[in-house]
Amino acid sequence: MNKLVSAIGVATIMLSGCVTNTNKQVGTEVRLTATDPQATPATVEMLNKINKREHLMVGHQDDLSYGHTWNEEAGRSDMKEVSGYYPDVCGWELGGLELGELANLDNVGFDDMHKHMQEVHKMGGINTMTWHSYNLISGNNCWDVSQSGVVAAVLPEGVKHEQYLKWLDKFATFVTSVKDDNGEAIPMLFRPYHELTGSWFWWGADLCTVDEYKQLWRMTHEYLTKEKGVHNLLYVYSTGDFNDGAYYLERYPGDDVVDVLGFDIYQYGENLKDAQQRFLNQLKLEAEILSPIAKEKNKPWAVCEAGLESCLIDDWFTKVGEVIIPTDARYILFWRNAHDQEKHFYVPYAGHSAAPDFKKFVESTRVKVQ
Ligand code: BMA
Repeated sequence: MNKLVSAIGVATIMLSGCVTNTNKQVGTEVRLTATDPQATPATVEMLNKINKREHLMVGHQDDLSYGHTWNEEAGRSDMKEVSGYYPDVCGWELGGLELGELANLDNVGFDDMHKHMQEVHKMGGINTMTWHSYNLISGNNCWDVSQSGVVAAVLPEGVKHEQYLKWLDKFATFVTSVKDDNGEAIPMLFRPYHELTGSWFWWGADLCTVDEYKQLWRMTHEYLTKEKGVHNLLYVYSTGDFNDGAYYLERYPGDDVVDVLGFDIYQYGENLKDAQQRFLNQLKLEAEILSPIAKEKNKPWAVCEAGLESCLIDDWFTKVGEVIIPTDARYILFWRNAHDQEKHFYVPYAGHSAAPDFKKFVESTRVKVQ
């Protein structure tokens, strides 16, 4: 444990028992309030459900929409076929919506997504969204980082501000259109501008200043909640890798605009066993840094994206479980199983050699730990 982590640990002990002004103490339970003061009751309920942590929830990106070698087949789910459980958390990607496309950048039709979001909600699951919106200066996708200045351009003084607000209008229309049987907008997690500590998206660390990043976030929160009447979202701040709390928080836009904390983390590298050890060490380190920060802020935290492409190690999931289940992480979401790219999958499909381990991992998450 490094010095900063122990310092945060001490601060946490000193602060334990305190609650932020907006959260309410009900009996012994702290009821969290959402950062959107007008968040719907169902949205506040979802925040508290996440915060309660009956067990570590397991998520999968696009799970109901497609899987390894299949696409849009009713009732199917690679996670269910291997583990017996549909995901607790289902991830969705909105990139392309802003251009008026009928399908997102991975070819998931927005109508299908809309229907699946309702299915997830009906099953008691949680929907979470990313939005890899296009680069408004070049017109290329969000991975075009050939020029900085996109963030500056979409901020209030910027040349692309009005156009960006139109994109946010489209986003608002979609997310408020997904309703439950009573006609209420379904609560969802929204994880904008993620992996901000890296520099592979137009909002990445080298592409904007700390202040611009914070302004972008705050503008988005404010516009959606105050101008567009979007009250069914919880906002998730999720970085890429970090090695200390100061770096994690450097671009943090504020307690009043973030509901859930998290990070995205992947295993990379050629020598699989070494890479696995590095990954597990990093996962442990990031959990040890973030857990006390989240506790001090009275906010739940999660591993918002994780994975090893192609599930190359047969005991990978139980090893991840050994690190993450004993922590107070609320969920871990594994990345997508593309139907049209043979090697692009992060949860084993039926018959894959890592399938028994994944099942064992998911079953072990059902055991109540705290
Ligand atoms: C990446 C890959 C891409 C995909 C993108 C957005 O990690 O899965 O194929 O387009 O996420 O979902």
